[in-house]
Amino acid sequence: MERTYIKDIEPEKEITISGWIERIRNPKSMIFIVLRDITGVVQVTIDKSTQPEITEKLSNVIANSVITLRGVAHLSEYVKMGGIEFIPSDVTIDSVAEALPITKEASLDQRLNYRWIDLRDNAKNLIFRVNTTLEKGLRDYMIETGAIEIHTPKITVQSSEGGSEVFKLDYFGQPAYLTQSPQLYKQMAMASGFDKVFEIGDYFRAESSFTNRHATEFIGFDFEISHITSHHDIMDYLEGALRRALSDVKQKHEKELQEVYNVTIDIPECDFPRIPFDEALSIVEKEYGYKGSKEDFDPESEKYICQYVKEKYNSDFVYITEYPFEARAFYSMKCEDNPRLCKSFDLLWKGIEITSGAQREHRYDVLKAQIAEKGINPEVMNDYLEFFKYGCPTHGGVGLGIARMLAKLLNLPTIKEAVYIFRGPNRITP
Ligand code: AMO
Repeated sequence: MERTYIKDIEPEKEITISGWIERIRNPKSMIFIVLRDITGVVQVTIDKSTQPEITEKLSNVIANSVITLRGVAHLSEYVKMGGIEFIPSDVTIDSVAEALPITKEASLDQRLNYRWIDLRDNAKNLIFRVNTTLEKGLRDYMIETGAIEIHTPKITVQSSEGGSEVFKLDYFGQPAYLTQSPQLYKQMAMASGFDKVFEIGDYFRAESSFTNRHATEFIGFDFEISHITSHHDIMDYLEGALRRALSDVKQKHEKELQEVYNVTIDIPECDFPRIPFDEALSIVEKEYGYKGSKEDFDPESEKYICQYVKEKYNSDFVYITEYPFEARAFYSMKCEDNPRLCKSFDLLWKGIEITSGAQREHRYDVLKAQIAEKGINPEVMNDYLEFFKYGCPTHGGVGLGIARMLAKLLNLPTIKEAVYIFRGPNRITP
């Protein structure tokens, strides 16, 4: 059966359309339906006196039911919706809905309980259409610049980020973990001479965090590149990818994003500013009187430095560079001139961290010493350490949380709204 999307309806042609009943009015002599599919809405009009069969079939049908209609659309100056009215000659009732258990005003928690119903409107599917364009833009940029797409294993025997925030598995009697990041295996690709790799995948963190930016399972965009001279090469590459992906989103969705979410996409004209960690702390203290932690950049400091950069450079992006080694993972390369610091960075966007990255330590002996310095059992890291024994170029890369980026892009209050199905400490369904 040939199906026509609502946006493609042409008048005076016999066609078949399928969709959801958004509204149904059933006054005395007529039935009026607003039918929605993924592309738009159309008014359907049924004259009860000339269409008794269709009237009978629709008698028990309420909003949210799914129907398929055969018929002809006519231009009508009385109809607001695109000036078109669809007159069916036949109807099939595909699914009769019950009254919905939630309204649009329900609490976020309730809406997440019924996520499939919550997602049932244009503003919600726009989030995922934008997500599709965003990921495609990142992927296209990577492929066009010669990167190889990889899929690293999600079941591992070591924790990639060195922390205890891992979900443990019983792997046929042997302990294993759900991976926190593709970190170790994207580094392995550098030792395999892949030069540039990327992955968009699912990662897991056993973090009992109840914030608007943490999930226990999230989608990350990661890349790793070889033969770099410093972490600045990585920042340049990421900047290129983000400019490309954001301009694709802007080109494809600008009008709809403005109408539905009242957002515009600003891509900075200047290079994304880069501010060393120590300097960023001083700026925040001097400009806003806020004394952040000396070890790491806290969420409050992130907000202030973004505000500063927006005012000073008109950029929503800012790189914070050269973090204290103490605050970063064991694989970060220390700065030659100051080993307290390392060649790692975060990218902040509109007040929050969306990316972490670093040049990695690729020298076997130094890396082994750093693992020991972090108090990690070297036995567990033996397989990983082997990657660096038989020749490995300088390299580094990043990990970017797609949901964090999307939530900021659409001005959503929490990443729970930006992911298809949220997983958190208190939520493992639907
Ligand atoms: P990091 O742990 O900072 O670095 O993670 C990288 C990015 O992933 C996103 N992210 C999360 N998003 C939602 N919920 C979470 N619990 C969560 N944890 C992290 C954030 C963050 O910036 N291996 C390094 C990356 C690298 O150096 O290449 C890493 O995983 O947007």
